[in-house]
Amino acid sequence: MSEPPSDCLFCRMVAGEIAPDVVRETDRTLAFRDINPQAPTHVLVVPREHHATLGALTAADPGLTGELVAAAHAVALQEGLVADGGAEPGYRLVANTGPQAGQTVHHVHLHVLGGRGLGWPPG
Ligand code: D5M
Repeated sequence: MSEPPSDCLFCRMVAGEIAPDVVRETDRTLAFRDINPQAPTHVLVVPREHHATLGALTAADPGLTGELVAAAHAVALQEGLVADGGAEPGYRLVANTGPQAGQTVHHVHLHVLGGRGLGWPPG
């Protein structure tokens, strides 16, 4: 685990200093609604441990990267974005990484987006 900056927003949520709108949690991950939703479902999934980016997380603990993706899929199931058989509504996972991709919070997180048609390519 890299040393978290003292002002890391998502570390403060994990520590309970700020109360996010939690939708799911495990011993190593936390999922909560994005404050500025870009789709009817917009949930952020973070590891409780601080890692700045997906690359840093994967280098340090690839198993936790797997847990993060599994947690994101569980959120999609919980939010009704994955149907059993028939037409699946679908969802998108996004990991903005670095300034050109628009990463603004430097604690790795997966965006789970769904509930509407999602255009491609993204902006
Ligand atoms: O995404 C960072 C995301 O974090 C962005 O979509 C807004 C969200 N955010 C910022 N502050 C909060 C709080 N307080 N609660 C919930 N969500 C929040 P990035 O990929 O780094 O651009």
